[in-house]
Amino acid sequence: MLTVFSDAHRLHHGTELKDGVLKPSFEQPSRADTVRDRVQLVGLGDIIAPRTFDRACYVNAHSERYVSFLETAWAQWAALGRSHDALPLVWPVRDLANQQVPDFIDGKLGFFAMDAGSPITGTTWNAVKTSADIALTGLALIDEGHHSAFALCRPPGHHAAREYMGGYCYLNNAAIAAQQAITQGARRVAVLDVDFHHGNGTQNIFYERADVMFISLHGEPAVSYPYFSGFSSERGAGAGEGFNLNYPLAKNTTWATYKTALIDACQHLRDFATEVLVISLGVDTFKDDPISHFLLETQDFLGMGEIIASVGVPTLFVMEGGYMVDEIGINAVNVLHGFESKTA
Ligand code: Q9C
Ligand code: ZN
Repeated sequence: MLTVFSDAHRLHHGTELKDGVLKPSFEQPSRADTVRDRVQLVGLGDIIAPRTFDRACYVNAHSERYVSFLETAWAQWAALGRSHDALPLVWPVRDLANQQVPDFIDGKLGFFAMDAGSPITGTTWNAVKTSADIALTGLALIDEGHHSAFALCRPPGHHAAREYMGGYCYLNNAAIAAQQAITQGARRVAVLDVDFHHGNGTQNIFYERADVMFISLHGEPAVSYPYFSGFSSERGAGAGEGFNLNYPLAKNTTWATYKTALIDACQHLRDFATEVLVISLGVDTFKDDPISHFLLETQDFLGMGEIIASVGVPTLFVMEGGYMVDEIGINAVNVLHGFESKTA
């Protein structure tokens, strides 16, 4: 399996409020480098650089004004003499939800964000754009006849919705790739999200679509970020009704329970007759992850890849979360090895 990777991810390294103190984000550059090292060590396959894509490819999954905001936010922030990370501190909740876009950057940041987890620095956009290009390059490989590809994206993408960033995410790499598959003629595409956190952004982007199925397995909202989405009652709307499936799982979920849900999800993907499968591959379901509460073990990730292979279609793996940096490479590559062991 080919891996798509770029050093440009290192341009992004932001801060995060932890216990009320601003510290380096859990979403740090060493994550992607550790996975890249593991890919190399085990000889998964060649590592290639991303191609570049037209801005229109991102605007398919996001809105024009949101992409423009990402491109220009830092310049507006820095023009005020500010030099630390740009972070939102006010949000349009419930009765404050007037849809006017503020002119001032502090208002814009809140309008286009769900939380303060996606800091913007002077070099963030370059890393974000390259991360989306990595996913689009992976999709191009699938289009060119590869049965699978690994888009080693960083920053991650699945919390990014059509019009907002959050949860370390800016552009939704998996959604952009799924939309690109549709644009290039696929009739049915699916995104299966195995990151510990609910893929609220991907759900948002495809919620009213019957041509892109979204399935997510994640920590139940009552006790798991992002708290306000991921309920099993969220099944899609309009033409998309029935094409969005959530599997909220309890705190301390182990492989036995997770596996049953995953097998069920993959049956839905076969019933849908998906032509291309995009996996939002987070490995923050690992037992030692510092911000999650599932109990998957390193060898369980092999089983995850084997079950995903049972869908039997060309599959693009897109890197999402995973914050136990020491093990992130082994766990992520185990999914890919498990997949390959059932498709060779
Ligand atoms: N103290 C992804 O895995 N904050 N995003 C959690 C930690 C946000 C996770 C609070 C977690 C976002 C892509
Ligand atoms: Zn996550």
